[in-house]
Amino acid sequence: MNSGKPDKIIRALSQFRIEIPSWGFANTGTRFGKFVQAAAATTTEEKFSDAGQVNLLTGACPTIALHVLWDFPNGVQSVDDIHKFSECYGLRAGSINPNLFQDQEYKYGSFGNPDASVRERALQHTKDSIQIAKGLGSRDISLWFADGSNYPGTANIRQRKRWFEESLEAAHAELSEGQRLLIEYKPFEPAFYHTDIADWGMALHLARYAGPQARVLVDTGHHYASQNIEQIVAWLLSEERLGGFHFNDRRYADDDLTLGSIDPYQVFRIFHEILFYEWETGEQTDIAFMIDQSHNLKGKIEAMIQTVNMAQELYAKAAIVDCAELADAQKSCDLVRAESALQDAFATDVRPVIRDWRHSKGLPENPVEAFRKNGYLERITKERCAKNAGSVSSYA
Ligand code: RM4
Ligand code: MN
Ligand code: MN
Repeated sequence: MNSGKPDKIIRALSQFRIEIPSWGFANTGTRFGKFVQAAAATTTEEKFSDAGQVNLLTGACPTIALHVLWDFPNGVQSVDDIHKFSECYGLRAGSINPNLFQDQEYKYGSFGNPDASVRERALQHTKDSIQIAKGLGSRDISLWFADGSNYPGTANIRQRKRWFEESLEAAHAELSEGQRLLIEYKPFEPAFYHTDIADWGMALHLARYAGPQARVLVDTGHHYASQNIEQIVAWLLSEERLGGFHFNDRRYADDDLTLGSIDPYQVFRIFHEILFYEWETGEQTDIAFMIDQSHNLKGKIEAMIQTVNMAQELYAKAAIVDCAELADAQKSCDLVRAESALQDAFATDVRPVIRDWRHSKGLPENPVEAFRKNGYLERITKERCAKNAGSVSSYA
């Protein structure tokens, strides 16, 4: 490895943070049923405890994303509990995710529902979520909508767009200075004909409509196969509306597989676009890196640590792209030299430097192995297995 590269990697690792989702530690499955794991978290406190393990072993995950319906059973009243868990497990509350898809009222949509009282309820829930975020000192409110329709002709698409504009604008008005609304898009599922916020262009339009503190959230699993995600990232950076990511990998649809398990070069290219932007503009970006994965078959904590490892590796690789060389090659249309600038960095084995960095921070050099040996999994398996055994896995 050239001199200078290890320093770049160390600098990159020292600033790299990635948020883990509370829901990633609970039992999940597919639409055919839930798979129950004996060690899965069954309460919000257990989710904090598990996320605390990931942070303890990686040193890169000081915040936990929370889902309002699942983690705040008493709404704003639950904020005190979350403060206690934060203190106890050494994690701060990260993004707050309103839940606008699970209640029966949302069968035909939330902000896009033709019934004004349902739209009002959804807006109120979003406002409450913003209050929760304020109470916790959380900056980001992440909005994902299941809204859409299953059959042609059944929804007034233009009208629903206007309702979304109105509600998002009203939600934005509740933000305090520094808070942000992150708007997520998804092309299909659960709706299979049209989704109200189907792609990044629609999310960008709505973010602009909502106000200056709204941004687009890119969930890497929410694209059609072969879509060029790093181009979307580059455009959103250029428009100064890239708010954050939900990282996961996919092969077919919104598979929520472990980051980089299918296509690590894709994630590398996303990180590269961000770091290239920073190099070119001299500006430090402020983008929330978050994980949104559902590990149905892998052990949940282990899979989360594996994800953080992979994210660190790919970010470190992107940090050693020779940007000056790349810019020069692009300018002279030297295609092979430009492409090689990416390929050389991607092919570099950054793991020895990452191990050194961990060592210098008092972190285990191999966090997955350390987790397997530290006894935490055995302990929680014993504590939780009876509760999980009683968990319902069938839909019928
Ligand atoms: C969606 C989307 C959201 C997540 C829900 C549970 O597909 O990715 O971010 O909150 O799933
Ligand atoms: Mn997501
Ligand atoms: Mn998703």
